[in-house]
Amino acid sequence: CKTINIALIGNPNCGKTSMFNAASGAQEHVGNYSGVTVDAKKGRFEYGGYCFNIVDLPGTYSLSSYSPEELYVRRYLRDETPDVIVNVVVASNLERNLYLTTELIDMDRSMVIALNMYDELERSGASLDYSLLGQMIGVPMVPTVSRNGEGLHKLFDTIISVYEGRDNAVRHIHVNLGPDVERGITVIKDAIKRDGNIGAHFSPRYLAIKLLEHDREVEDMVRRSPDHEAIFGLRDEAVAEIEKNGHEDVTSLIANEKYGFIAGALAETYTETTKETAR
Ligand code: GDP
Ligand code: MG
Ligand code: K
Repeated sequence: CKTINIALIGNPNCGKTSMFNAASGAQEHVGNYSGVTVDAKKGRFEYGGYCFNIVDLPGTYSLSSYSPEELYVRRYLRDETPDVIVNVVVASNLERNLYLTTELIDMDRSMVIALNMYDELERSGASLDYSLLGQMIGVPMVPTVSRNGEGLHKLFDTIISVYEGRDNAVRHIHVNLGPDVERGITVIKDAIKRDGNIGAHFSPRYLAIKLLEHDREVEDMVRRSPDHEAIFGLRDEAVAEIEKNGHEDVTSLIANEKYGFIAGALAETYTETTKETAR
């Protein structure tokens, strides 16, 4: 059968392993524990006439190079090309969970968002207009409860339609990082594209943002280019300009814009408790 490679990516404890087990029939350890090894678990199953290869990756809050988990997931994304990324998020903690999502969007990879632990969101009385939120970021969202498998059929149907290019919702909308940062990104991105060989499967936008953030591993990737001095020069100029106008370091400015975008999108789509009149 036709094979679709998918990878589960999300914060620690968002229910990735539960989803992996529910989908593949595996019995990997679920719950709060700090593993010593950072690795990926692989499984395989059939659904809807397709064969799925599924990978359960370590939990990570971002795609920088600060922790072994982040590095592992990022190297995986640098070297492998899952057909569709399943970004697993905690439905009732989107403020925090969607940060990683903005980074995956910067990477321009095919993806679907599993709004997991949707049972807890419902229990809390909150409500979420997830189809509007999905439109705002350009990624389809499907509510799931990986502990009991609810929503997984819809999730895999959506993965299939994204894989087959049938889903119009998949037009990622990059968070606008403000005029100075966007100008810097454009200049660096163009230089990266001119080289043509930098960055394996990473998108030029993602690489440009990570260069602005002085990400060591991405700097090492760029250093292999004959144009690296020019690219670092452009980066340094852009950073100086951004920080002069922004009065803050560029990494904080980028994070602020992203969190601001998320807060704005949630203000329009998420209601903490649904007001109910007594009946
Ligand atoms: P991981 O760290 O992302 O792999 O998360 P796990 O799969 O280990 O799950 C973390 C905890 O959340 C476990 O106690 C699970 O039983 C629980 N959990 C996972 N999915 C759900 C869900 O959809 N709803 C609820 N209520 N709990 C869940
Ligand atoms: Mg896990
Ligand atoms: K866990």
